[in-house]
Amino acid sequence: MHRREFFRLSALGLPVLIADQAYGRAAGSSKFKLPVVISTWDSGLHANAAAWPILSKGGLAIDAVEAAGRAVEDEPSCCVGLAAYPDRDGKVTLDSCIMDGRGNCGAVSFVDRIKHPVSLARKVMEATPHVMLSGDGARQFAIENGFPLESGELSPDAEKEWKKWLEKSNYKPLVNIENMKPGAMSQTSPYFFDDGRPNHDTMGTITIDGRSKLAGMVTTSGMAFKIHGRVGDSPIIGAGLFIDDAVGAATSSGVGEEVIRICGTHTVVEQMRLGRTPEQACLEAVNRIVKRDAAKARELQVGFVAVSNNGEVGAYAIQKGFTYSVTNSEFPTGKVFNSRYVL
Ligand code: SD4
Repeated sequence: MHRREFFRLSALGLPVLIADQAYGRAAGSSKFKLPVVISTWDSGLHANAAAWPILSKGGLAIDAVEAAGRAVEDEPSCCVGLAAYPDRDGKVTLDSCIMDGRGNCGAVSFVDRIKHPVSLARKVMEATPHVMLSGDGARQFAIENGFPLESGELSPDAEKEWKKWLEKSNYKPLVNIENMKPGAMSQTSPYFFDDGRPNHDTMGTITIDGRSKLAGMVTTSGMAFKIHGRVGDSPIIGAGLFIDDAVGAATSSGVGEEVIRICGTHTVVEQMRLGRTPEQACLEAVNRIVKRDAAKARELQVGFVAVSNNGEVGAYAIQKGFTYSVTNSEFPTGKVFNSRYVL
């Protein structure tokens, strides 16, 4: 932290926690030309590829992030969409939210048999006075609004992995399952499918369009083999996603319970509002999780990625291995960056 920043925060009477000195490495975020789209993990390149044609032609941030979410919901994977892994009862339930930089937001949680929860979240945002619909009510709202009701059957991959999991029924989220390379198989899910496609995880996408307006979305099936009814951070505004045009945007991935406990992405955006860079702000949020229970943090992964409203991007994670993908005119096919980490 610069001396000037230290004094500015002190003068405001705010506790000045120099998080980088507590745990981390030197901070430094990178600035990207606008418009820009950023997604969690290497597989964020796929999401960005769906958003970029909209952004590059002058389209709206909110349309770009919805397209990103729909694209990953269409791809079979362990962790997004109806082909994803089920809960311990063998049911796939999906969580999603969408938000713009003016506080408009919508979310769905614990919804089944709907292929595009991100579009359903957008419908909640645009057509109801509410922010979140859940479970049967979300499904009913979807049907009333013309969303097709899908079969609810497990995909062959999901069925195979669920049956394998049932042999031990041991719920243990794995660190960086999202980016593991072929050959490194887990007990609970393959990192790559047999044909080589990456088995990607929860997708969080944040973007700034050509008018400097921000938007973001998250879509997921949540943690594989969770208790039926469990909802993670992904559909919760201020946990999995938070955006303010006046400041910037943040999204998270990893063990959602830990993110919810600290209102993760709201914390990140508020830290940026106080003058921290996106990377410093993400570090502050990560450090709150680590400081609360360092032994537990060693066993799990949470990563935050953030963008300030002028295109500065930064990330921090608990552990090594969190990545994020950036696409803009300098990187039209996208570029993957490694996040810094504290442990
Ligand atoms: C959840 N945060 O449901 C999600 C899972 C996730 O990468 O992000 N995995 O808790």
